[in-house]
Order: sequence, then structure tokens, then C-alpha cells
Amino acid sequence: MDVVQLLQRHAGQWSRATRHPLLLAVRDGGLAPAAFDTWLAQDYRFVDALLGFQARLLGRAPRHAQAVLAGGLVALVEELSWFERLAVERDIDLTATPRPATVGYGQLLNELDKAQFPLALTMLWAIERTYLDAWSFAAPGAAAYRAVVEHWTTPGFAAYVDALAVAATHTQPDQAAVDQNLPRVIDAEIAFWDMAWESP
Ligand code: HMH
Repeated sequence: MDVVQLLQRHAGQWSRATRHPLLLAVRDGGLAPAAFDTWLAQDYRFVDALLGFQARLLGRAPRHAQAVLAGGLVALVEELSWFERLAVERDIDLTATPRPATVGYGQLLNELDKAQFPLALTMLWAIERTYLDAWSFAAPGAAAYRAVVEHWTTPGFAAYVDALAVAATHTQPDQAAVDQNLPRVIDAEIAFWDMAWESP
């Protein structure tokens, strides 16, 4: 599976997820702190769900994909600590009720638990690649958000996303299943930005 080709097949939708108005506002500084805080509390929930998904994926991974998934799991645990530090700094309640977009994305992850490994891995790559591209679009970010943008655009994160792409390239997901599920992942990403942007 050539994952780069996938981006080209879904380019229009992909750009709505990676060039969202919220990201432009992160870049130019126009983003309301409340919208950012909503995103942060909800993304904390999402990362927690992603950690569970990825742990289960590691449990059924073929030998070649174990290291990248295990490394990613450790990074996600650290990610949760990073959110917790930021929440203290910004006085954000991380126990906020999950919004529909967050619940919906969690349900999609639960469905991917039942998908064949090649498809689930390819979707994990898409989840992370979307995020890398989105934050790269917002770079360097206005002063208030610069540290957050840097966090999501580090060379380490980019290398991880590349390593997921290599692992996905070594699997053979069913093309029809990819074409059916990739738009669902990208839609979930767009809905996640919309949620914070439209109703902070
Ligand atoms: C919504 N997508 C969303 N949040 C994230 N933290 C990532 C992807 C990357 O882990």
C-alpha cells in the first residue's frame, strides 16, 4: 500500500482537515483561548482512547510492526502527561464531558479494533499524518500557541509518522476498505476542529 498515493486520492478532503480555520487562527494568533482550551480538554480524551486502540493493535501486530507501535505507545503516555501539565498552566478541567465529535471518533477507533490489521495500521498512520500536516500548516504559530505547535511538529513526531508509513507500506490492506474508511478518519479530524472552532 503506497500511502502517499492515498493522500493524492483524497486531497480535497485532506486539505479541509489540515488547513482548517482553527489552524489559521493558531498561526495568526486570532484563536480565542476558550476554543483552544476546549480543543485541549477534548484531545486529552481522544489521546486516551487512541492509547487503548494502539495498545490493542500492538497485541495483534506482526513482528515487523511491533517496534514502531510500541514506541508510539510510550509517546502517547508521555503525551497524556504533557496535556496534564498544560492543563495546570492554563487552569483547564480535563474531566470535561466528551463532546459528540470526541465520542464519535472514539467509536470509529472501536470499529477499527475489529478491522484487519493492515487496514487498522493504515488508518493509524492517517490519524497521525493528518495531525502532523495540520500543525505544520499552523507553524510557527502565534506567540501564545508557539510551544504547542512546536510540540506537534518536532522531527521526532515526523520520524514516527514516516515509520508508521513504512510499516503500513509493508502490509496489504484491501483497497476498497481503505477507500471506505480513510474518508471516515478524515471526517472525524475535520469534526474535531469544527467542534472547538464553532462552539468553544
Ligand atoms: C484529533 N487526531 C486528533 N488528536 C490527536 N492527538 C491526533 C490525531 C494525533 O495523536
